[in-house]
This record gives sequence, structure tokens and C-alpha cells, in this order.
Amino acid sequence: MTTDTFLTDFHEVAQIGATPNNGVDRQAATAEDRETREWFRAFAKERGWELRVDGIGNQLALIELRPGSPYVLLGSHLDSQPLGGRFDGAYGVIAGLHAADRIARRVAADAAEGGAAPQFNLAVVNWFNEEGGRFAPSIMGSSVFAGLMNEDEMLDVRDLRGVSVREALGEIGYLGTDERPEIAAYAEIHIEQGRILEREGIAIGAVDRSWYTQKLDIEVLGEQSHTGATLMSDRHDALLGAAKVIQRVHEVTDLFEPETLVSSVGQMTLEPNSPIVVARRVHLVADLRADDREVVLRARDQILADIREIEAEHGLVINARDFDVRDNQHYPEQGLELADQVALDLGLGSRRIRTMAGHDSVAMNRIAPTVMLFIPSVDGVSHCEREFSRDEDMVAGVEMLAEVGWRLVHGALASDADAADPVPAHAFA
Ligand code: HGY
Ligand code: MN
Ligand code: MN
Repeated sequence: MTTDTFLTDFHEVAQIGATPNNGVDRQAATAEDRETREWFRAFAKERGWELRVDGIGNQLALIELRPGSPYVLLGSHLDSQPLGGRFDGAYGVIAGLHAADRIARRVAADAAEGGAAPQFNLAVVNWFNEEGGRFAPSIMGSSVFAGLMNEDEMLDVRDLRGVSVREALGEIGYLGTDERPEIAAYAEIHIEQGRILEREGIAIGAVDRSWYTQKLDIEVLGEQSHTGATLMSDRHDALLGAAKVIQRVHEVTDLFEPETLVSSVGQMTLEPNSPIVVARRVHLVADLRADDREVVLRARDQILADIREIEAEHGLVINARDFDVRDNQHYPEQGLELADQVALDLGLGSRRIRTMAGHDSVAMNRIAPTVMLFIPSVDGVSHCEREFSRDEDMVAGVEMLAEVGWRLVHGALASDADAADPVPAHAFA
């Protein structure tokens, strides 16, 4: 398995759902998502790996290295944002498949020379709906897998056209029933989606913590009326109210040190959305994030106070609900030291780094020792067609993930309780 087969595969997958300016549009459980799943399936079948699909559409390829043992899981997500980038998530899944392929070959070669069997099995995952663009909340598939979200509730979530997750997964043939494997450890590699690694010329980021994040689901209720015949003093304009809410969600960042809080509204629906009708209802989703939980909570409270003012000023009713709340995650020190050591052994520069973006590792870190790795993003942009990472950085990341995975299947993060006695691999041949 050479590096250019990784690059060939990556650039092949980037053609699925490709958009005019080098992006992709492969939203969860769409036909394009199904196509990438079929690509994942073919890669695994070609190698005789066991394929599973669980009850929320998570797609797994399992490689038995030590029968009956838990699995070291590598992976990320193949779904994208609308008009998104071709690297976000997809890089980590394809890197996971290639890393697993290298590990499996290395174990087989070891076994042929009488080497000890690994301690754990190995698997690769393509998580369902990490992005949350079509179906909210994001990080859905891995959160259900980790027991943080209820599967039935998530299967009932509907998109803006009223299609449920259950219906959409059924339509693409990925509403599974397969058993979820027991996980010994999880490792994910992902583009940084920020500027730090690029600015410092460092190849690998070892993620030590994630930012505190939450969404505010906001509904602005006014009164429908004629845009031409209704006196201004008689109007209860939900869209005007929504516009002021959007501005306050932005302006709240000025209350804090620069770049300590990020917040914006990214999704809005408007009813009835007619040029001759004063809007009766607007639905908005605001995204608030900070390293410090208290900053998010203070910003949230300020926005709620602003909302009360806007309500009174325009005779509206505005309902706001917290959701998709994700506490800071701190990744295990042992995993960070493993990443530092592997980078050193491979001659790659590395540094500890936080993540502002959410990832499936944020969910998985709640149930298994997790290693989260970054490669540089050019210009730090993501969730847009301009998203880009260099081939050489991607290839270095695959080397990194393959070596981290190799050490994980040999028990690098195993607790003493998990420690199994070394057994020659041929015992399982
Ligand atoms: O929420 C996130 O940051 C991710 O892109 N889904
Ligand atoms: Mn991602
Ligand atoms: Mn993303």
C-alpha cells in the first residue's frame, strides 16, 4: 500500500458530489452520501474485511487481529456541509482505511515470522451525520454510538423538507441493524480548520481539548400582514425581529476579549416568505463557542436579555431553546504523549492544539481512550469550497495514523485491566 494509492483514492472520492469550485456537496443520507458509502464498502470488501451498518447508519469495516478482543477504531465522517470542502471528514476516513490496511499487512507479516499477536482487533468507521447541516444536531452518529444521544429520537429528526433520518437512511439502504463492536480505543485524523499549524509550519497537531459549544434554537413569532396596506405602527414583523437577533448574536462577541468567543447564525427559515407579506415566523439557529464555558454561558444570557428587549420593542414572541450543548472534552495525556512520541519517531513536527470545531472524537472520548490528530489547513478555511490541505501533509498524516494505530492495537493505551498475555499470532492463524 503506497502513498500514491492513498492520494489516488482521496482524489477519487473527492469527485463524488463534486461542486464547480473544487468543493463537495454530500449531505447526510443523500444519494452522494450513499455513493461514498459504496466506495467505502468496496474498499473493505476487496480486503475481506467484515462490514457492518448500525441502527443510526454508522458504517464500519472490521479486521480481526485477535479473535474475541475489543476493537481499536480509526475513522471520521464522509458527509459534508452543503457546498462544503472535500477534506473535512473524508480525509480522516480514507486515511483510516489506508492506515488499517497497512496495519493489517504488518500484522500478517509479523505473524509469518512468529511475532506476538496484537492485543486488540482493528476497525474503521464512517460516522453518520457528523456535520449536522441537513439533520441537527451534528455529531449524531458517533453520539448515538457512544450512548450520548437516543437512537430512536435521532431517527425521528426531520430535515427542512420534513424527511426523517429513518426515511432518508432507508432510502439509501443504510438503516442498519448490526451490532456495535466493543471499542478499546479511538483515533481520528482531521484537517485543523484553523491557521495555527500552517502559520507555525508544523505537520501534526495533537488535540488536547475541545471548546465548549452550544446552539440556540430561536423562533421569532410575529403577525402576517400586507406589506403595502398595513401601517408601520400596526406591524409585528418577525423578520425585522430576527434581523435584530442576528445582529445581537454577532455583537455579543464584543463583550469579550477578541477571538475568545465565536458566535453567529447560520441557518434561517422564513414564513410565509412572500415579498408582499410581513413575515409571521422566522426560525434561526445560533452557534456559540468558546474555550471557557463561562464565556458561552454569559454570552447566552446576554442574547436572551437582548431577545426580551426585541420582543417588547416589536410586539413579538421569541422562544429560545438550548441544544447541541457540548462540554469541553480533554483528551487523555497518555494519548497525547503517544502522538508526541510517534511524531518524533517519524521525524514529524508536532504540537498540542485545541479544537474549536466539533468532531466525532468529542463523542468517542466519552467512552474510550481517544487520540485526535490534525494536519494543516491552507488559509485555515473550512466548510467552503476553498478548503484545502496539501498532498504531502495528508500523506504524513496517514503515516502518523498508521503508526498510532499500530501502537494502539498493541495495547499502547490499554488499561492494566485490558492487558492480555502476549500470544504468538500464529495461534489465531
Ligand atoms: O459542529 C462542528 O463543528 C462540526 O463541523 N460538525
Ligand atoms: Mn469534520
Ligand atoms: Mn465539518
